[in-house]
Amino acid sequence: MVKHWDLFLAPYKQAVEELKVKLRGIRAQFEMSETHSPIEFVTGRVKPIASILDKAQKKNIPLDRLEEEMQDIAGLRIMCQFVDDIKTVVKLLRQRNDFTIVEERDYVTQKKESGYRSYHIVIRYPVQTIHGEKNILAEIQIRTLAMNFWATIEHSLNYKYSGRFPEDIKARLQRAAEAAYRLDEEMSKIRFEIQEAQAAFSRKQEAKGEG
Ligand code: 0O2
Repeated sequence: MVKHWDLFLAPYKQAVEELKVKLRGIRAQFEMSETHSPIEFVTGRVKPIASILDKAQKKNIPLDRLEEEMQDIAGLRIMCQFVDDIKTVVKLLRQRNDFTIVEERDYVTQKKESGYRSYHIVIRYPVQTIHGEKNILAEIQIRTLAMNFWATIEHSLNYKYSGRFPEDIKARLQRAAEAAYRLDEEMSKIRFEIQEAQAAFSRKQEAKGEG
């Protein structure tokens, strides 16, 4: 059984590793051109087997249909400083020819009921294997640092309460989501000042040989 899962997950692991390198490469290119990078950092993970089984049960996905129906077994996350950076990243991803976009879900302008915000792009990514090319689905979530902070906290609480939040916690989480949204708005308003300060800081680090 373990062997079966290892085989099944191998192309997903490869895709996550490759996509982390590629997406981090975008940041590196912006840094080299000394322009603001719309990408702050990138993370990636393969969904743990227990979560795959849980989600399959919740969404009634037969295990022999996982490849076609579970879109986030391979998951990448791109964190941005500003809300506008999300649009820039989406445009960059749409231009690429190393994968095709299958679906986009905009929870930035249309937040989920929980208060969750993020932009989701589902891609079909070709993995090269010794048996030929294998196309797998992967989900890229693009969000600001504030959206990520909220989602990370809410995700841990969700785990603790198995999705059944007490009313007071639910209300607090919704208020926290609004606060995160306002934080993003405020940061956008002083974006120019922040970027100038960051550029000056990196110039100083470079001059000191720490860049
Ligand atoms: P994990 O642990 O992050 O891998 P559904 O599962 O029905 O909500 P669907 O159709 O799979 O949705 O796609 P969706 O909503 O585009 O993406 C699901 C993923 O988005 C989740 O994966 C989370 O990563 C994230 N997400 C969606 N809604 C919320 C939310 O309200 N709070 C938080 N913290 N994250 C959310 P998984 O499978 O839930 O889990």
